[in-house]
Amino acid sequence: MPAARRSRSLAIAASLAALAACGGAPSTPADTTSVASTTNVAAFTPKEIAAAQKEQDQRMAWWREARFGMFVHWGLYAIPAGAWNGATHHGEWIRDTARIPLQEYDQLQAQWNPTAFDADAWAQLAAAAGMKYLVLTSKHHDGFCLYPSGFTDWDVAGSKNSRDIVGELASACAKHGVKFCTYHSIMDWHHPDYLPRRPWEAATRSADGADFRRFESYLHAQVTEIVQRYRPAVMWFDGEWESTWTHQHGLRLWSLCRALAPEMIVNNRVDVHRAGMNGFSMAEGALGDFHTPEQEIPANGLPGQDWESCMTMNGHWGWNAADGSWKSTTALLHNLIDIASKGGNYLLNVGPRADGTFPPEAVERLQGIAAWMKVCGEAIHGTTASVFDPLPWGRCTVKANGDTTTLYFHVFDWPRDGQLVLPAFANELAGDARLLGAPAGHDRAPIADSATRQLSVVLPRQPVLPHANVVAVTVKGTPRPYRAPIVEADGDAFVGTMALRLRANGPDGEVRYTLDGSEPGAASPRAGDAIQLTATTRLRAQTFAGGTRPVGAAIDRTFTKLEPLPPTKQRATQPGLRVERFAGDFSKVPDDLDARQPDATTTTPSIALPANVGERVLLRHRGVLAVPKDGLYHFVLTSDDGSVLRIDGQTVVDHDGLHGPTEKRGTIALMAGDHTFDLVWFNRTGGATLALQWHAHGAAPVAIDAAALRH
Ligand code: FHN
Repeated sequence: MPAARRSRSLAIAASLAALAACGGAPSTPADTTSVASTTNVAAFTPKEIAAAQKEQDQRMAWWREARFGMFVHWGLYAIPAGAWNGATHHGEWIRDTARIPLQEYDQLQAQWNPTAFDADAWAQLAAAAGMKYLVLTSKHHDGFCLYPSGFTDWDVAGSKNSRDIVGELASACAKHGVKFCTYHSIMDWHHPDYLPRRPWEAATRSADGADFRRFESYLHAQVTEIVQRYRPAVMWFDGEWESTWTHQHGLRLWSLCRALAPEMIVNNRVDVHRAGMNGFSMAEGALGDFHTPEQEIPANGLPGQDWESCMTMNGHWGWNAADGSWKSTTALLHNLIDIASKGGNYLLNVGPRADGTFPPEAVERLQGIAAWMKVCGEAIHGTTASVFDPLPWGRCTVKANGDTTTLYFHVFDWPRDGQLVLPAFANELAGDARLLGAPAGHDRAPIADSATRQLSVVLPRQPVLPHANVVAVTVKGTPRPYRAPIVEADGDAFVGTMALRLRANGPDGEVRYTLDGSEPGAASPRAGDAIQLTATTRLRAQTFAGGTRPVGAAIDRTFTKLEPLPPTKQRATQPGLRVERFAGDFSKVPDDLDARQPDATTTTPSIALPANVGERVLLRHRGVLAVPKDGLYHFVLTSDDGSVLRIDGQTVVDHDGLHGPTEKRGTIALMAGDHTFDLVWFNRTGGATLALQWHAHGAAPVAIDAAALRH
């Protein structure tokens, strides 16, 4: 798919899905199943795609301008404040992590009495901090509703204090210019029709009579009452990852939201394609207006996509009285700046206490952020991603202003010599630099032009603001940055020989390079035809403007030639792999596994977990892997929890530790023939995932064929 269309495929597919689901697409079959298959963007005309793009751009305009929002996780779980039966590590998942039976947890409803809840104070704190929107949990996984629902008594109306939290906050947000949004969990540990039951309560809380279709109707009814009553600007779904929720469910819920409120934004967790905690949904036809990385900031953002990193201020979403791991105001602001510099939004969480007050640590940070945003908010709101390569001393955000562009340079590390060296660009300057927050008469900073046209801003000896300082440089036209040369190569390792090409990456100039590790100069070879590598080589390259002036970031990369490992002499005649099972409460792969006796040994024809593999278990898959020809082989290992892949005794992928269903990759050079294969996986509690794909250079990752596995 062309890059431009690919760049918005998440939302376009989603919009087209709704278009199709509402009968707007050509020859759309009646049922949603086939509509899901037609949300492949290529199935629609350019005119429809353009219309969907325009509709989505209109819907997202305020959200893209906002850049910053407040997340609020609040509910009955704030009452125990993370403590239960002597443990103090719980959060909003306490009913599950403390294994509280439903009847016992239900008693919290009678204790719900947030007498100090002040929606106006919350909204004012958000507005002052520059948080343009606020997302409140109308219902988290425990199913308790912070508003009087017409479809359950498991809500505030049935508690000691029947105030409509959602309604009061929606009004307060409107009063203070903050867009009100709701988080609504699909997963529901209270509703009798929701499946599956939590594993630990399945035996004591029967699923007999549970009807997931009836639950879907309940979910749709609640979403409808929330949208019609409170008009949230964003519907932030979550809890979509369990087996009962499918793409068809997501499509129906997405279409409901589109029909109820075409202007309402819906996140990607309405659908099932989120890739674990990195939050991106790259599957064709995935639904949602934006991606939702969680507790992490994507290294390079996702150019052309809308995404929002949601993160906590300490270690918990819901209130935990024992959690003192508060991030500093500087760290929170650096997150905001880093995310904005990559074109994303920052959704920063507050977990209010049971009485309805924000923890003082959270208030202190919000006020610190507010003071900085009061001075520097223009460098965040309405900006777009940096146009430069990563800056060693800070970040950059960009704002177009008609025939000029302002480059906001966020300085984390203040230059000792007062000279802020700017990244190279070909634009003409439109005046001096502006130092945000500096006193009048001292807020202008001259831009020095060194002999090599290396621009630097002359700054005062000391920064003027805490946390981060912003130097605004306005240039004529749209940005024309010089970036590091583009290197086209198969990878950083190769077998035999490898060709690589260098291309300039800027408004003009030519690339000069060296292959001996020396610094390239104006007399170094000029990049042109492919460069053939036959040995391990350190490449250094940079763009030279006007033939002599080095501009933009330099490349310094080593390409390693690998000698393929010879086949093993180990004989293996039986199909499949031997699987050794070990019981235990693992948090990593034990170092002494070779010395341990397995509790059971079986075989498996392929690399797949047995059904109901259970918790507190480790599986070791051993045997040989038949490699078809000499070459470099790449492995993609996805697991929840930890896993380690070793071939011929070498660690190829180390994905050890406790984590959600995420992937890691590794590479090894192998000669044709059999190679010893050793894949260890373990699950402590909760989700269990194991998948391994491999591919040679240039091929697509595929599962390892059973015929290639023997023991
Ligand atoms: O399970 C939830 C968790 O409690 C919290 O709400 C986060 C916030 O995005 N979402 C889920 C974990 O991915």
